[in-house]
Amino acid sequence: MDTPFLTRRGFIGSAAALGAAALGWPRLEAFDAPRPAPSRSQLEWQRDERALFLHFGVNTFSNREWGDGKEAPSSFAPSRLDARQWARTARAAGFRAMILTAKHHDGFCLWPSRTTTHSVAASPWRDGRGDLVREFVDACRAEGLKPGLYLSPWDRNAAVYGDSPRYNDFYCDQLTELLTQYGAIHEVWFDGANGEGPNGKKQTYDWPRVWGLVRKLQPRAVMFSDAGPDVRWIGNEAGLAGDPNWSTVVPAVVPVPGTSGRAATQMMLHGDPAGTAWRPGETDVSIRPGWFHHPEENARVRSVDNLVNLYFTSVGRNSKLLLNVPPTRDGLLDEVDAARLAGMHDRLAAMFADDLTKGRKPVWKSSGDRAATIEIDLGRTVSVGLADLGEDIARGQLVARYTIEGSDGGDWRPLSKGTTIGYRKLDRFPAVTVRRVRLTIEDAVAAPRPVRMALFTS
Ligand code: FUL
Repeated sequence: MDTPFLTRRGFIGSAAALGAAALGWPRLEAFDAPRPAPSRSQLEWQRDERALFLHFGVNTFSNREWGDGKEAPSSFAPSRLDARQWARTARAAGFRAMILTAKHHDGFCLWPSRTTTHSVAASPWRDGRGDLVREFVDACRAEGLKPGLYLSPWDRNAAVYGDSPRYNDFYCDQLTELLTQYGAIHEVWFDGANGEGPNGKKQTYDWPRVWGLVRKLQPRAVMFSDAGPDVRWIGNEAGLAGDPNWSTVVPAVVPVPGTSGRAATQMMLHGDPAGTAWRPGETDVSIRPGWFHHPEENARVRSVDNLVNLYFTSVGRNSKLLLNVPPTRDGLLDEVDAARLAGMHDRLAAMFADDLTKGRKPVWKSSGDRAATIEIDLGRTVSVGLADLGEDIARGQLVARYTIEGSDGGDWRPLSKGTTIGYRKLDRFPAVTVRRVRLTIEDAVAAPRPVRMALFTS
């Protein structure tokens, strides 16, 4: 493969990850205005927790990460492509959605688009009569998964790229094909990576038009980008959601995809308690060093431990995990990657199998305008090493700071502490033998509502 790019994303991602730990989070001002809350689609999107990302296209065959748009369509020749294998593997591993790169930056379309000849129609795959977007959505539906599509705004093949109004028409035509020919599409993914056109011209995108088109054609779909409008990029590709992580943002700080700078990165990573828009963060990360499959990276697939950690730093920090598992040149998920996914699923299932609070009644007490406690008597002395917290986010996100303590009859001992909770917050700590556990909400942006707390051994 070619030398990996130090992408805009890689660069600001590492800076953001370092910066987060150093931030101090003072007591917050209370907000009188009604708190933003998710739409039904945003809520369902978050509850799905895990989505599989599939980077596949001419780069798979040229062994590159970013194609230049000059790849011959004849190079696209997966011999055993089976989208059902992708979907079965995903579903068995607890994933509820999949997102396919219908077009990456090289401009090659995985469906027979009327807008260009640079597509599967000019490839030997299925004798040029194939439609991978169709096979993908059919496979998703057959396995009960929600399909989503990535359509790269940056296009290194289209001759009209950089001729702004003409390319905007071209791009909207492609979107229209994707959003009208394949039934319900649940997520539309707008990548923030950008570059110059083949002619050296810079493209000015018409985002209001693009977003309006998606709303019109697929009103239930969520749109992803740095700037949402429905779900935001988490600001790095390392699998790390911010801590804290608010699902609300100040939209003006990241107005369009590709906005760079520290303020934008911080907004994506942490959100903002004073934000006026509900825009939860999506954590996209690859199981391999690259986004596309490269045989020489076969020994560098993330381990099961590493994948479990990713779950804790994404889903466990009020985000959603979008894990990239790229198909091979055969058109199948690599056996090693599939085995790691299954291993991750088994490990998580075992961890969360036995909720120690089951059948126990939590006692909730308000202890001030913006403070409260919740206490659970476990009925016996047990070893606790993992707390699973959640707010009723259908009504917004409130908690800003909390501690968890345990007691085996004597003094309360600290187990864990944190900032935001949101949809789900997972805390692992050295296992302690306790009978009672108490969560204290020390700060919130409004009077807190009861928080869900489940406890596990480790
Ligand atoms: C980036 C792209 O440049 C990568 O190739 C990949 O698609 C990743 C998810 O987003 O911006």
